[in-house]
Amino acid sequence: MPALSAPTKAAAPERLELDGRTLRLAKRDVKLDGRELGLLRESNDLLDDVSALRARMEEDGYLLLRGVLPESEVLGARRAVLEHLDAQNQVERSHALMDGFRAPSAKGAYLGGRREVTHSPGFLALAESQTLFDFYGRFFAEPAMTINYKWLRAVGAGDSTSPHYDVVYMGRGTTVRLFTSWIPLGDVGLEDGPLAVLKGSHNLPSYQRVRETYGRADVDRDNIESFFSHDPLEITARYGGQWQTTAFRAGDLLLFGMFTMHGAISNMSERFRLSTDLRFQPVSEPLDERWIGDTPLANYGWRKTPAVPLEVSRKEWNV
Ligand SMILES: O=C(O)CCC(=O)C(=O)O
Repeated sequence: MPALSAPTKAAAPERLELDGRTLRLAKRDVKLDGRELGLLRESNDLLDDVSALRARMEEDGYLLLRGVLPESEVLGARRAVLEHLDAQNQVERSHALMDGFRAPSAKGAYLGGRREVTHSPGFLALAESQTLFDFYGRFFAEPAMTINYKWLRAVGAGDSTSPHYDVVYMGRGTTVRLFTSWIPLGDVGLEDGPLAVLKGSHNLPSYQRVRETYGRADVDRDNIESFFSHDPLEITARYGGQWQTTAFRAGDLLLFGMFTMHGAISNMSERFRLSTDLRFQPVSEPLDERWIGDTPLANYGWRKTPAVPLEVSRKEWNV
């Protein structure tokens, strides 16, 4: 497992400080002040101690590992995505392709499940990298598998993701030993709209009812909106925990579980924020069949008809 036990970079891409700057997370401005929003903790120091990594995952609900993925694979995937966007005139070509600037008319694009990109050799070399299988095999203490469907995002101007648990999309197999790998396809600074995690949402007793109601919902069966809220601070004011984010660099890996609430900061830059979120689990665990095979069913019922409004679901769940 060379890349993961000998990280190529351990330092954060920029020295981030809790300087109180304002970022937008979903539909709310939040201050990077250590109260409304703090910084994700790195776990590179635990890379050689798998029990400590598991304990850290239990404690934080996520693992931030810096510089553990081969940069050539990350940049190869970035190139594959940008070539795809460029073929649709979405990339501003007065800059180098790999800089990923958006064309003036470009909108963000969700490219999950678009096999022409997600199963292109350049993208798959990262998404099914031996480095990831080796890491997860060690983390699970048994062989790992990855879900065929690949989530892929080219996030545009002002776009963000509202707080949610992943379990509502993929909770029909194992939910305890299924992990999201969020991977920036290139450097993603704070202005580019990085992921943010709500530490504590997976284990604080105050979230128990949220986990037992919203966390048992299924977007296809229940046709809920899928997000828990559009206001990250409403959640922490009511249930506690802390939102955390960071600036990412190509090669970084962020892992989290199905019950770790997360969202994304708005992209305020002129570049696409390119990232993928992949899923890994032990081969021995039950699968959510919606995501398996060459043409996965995916979330077949969701958004086919108007969803139950968030307020209605939350009232029913009493959360
Ligand atoms: O990248 C994003 O904006 C959202 C990612 C996400 O929801 C996930 O990784 O599960």
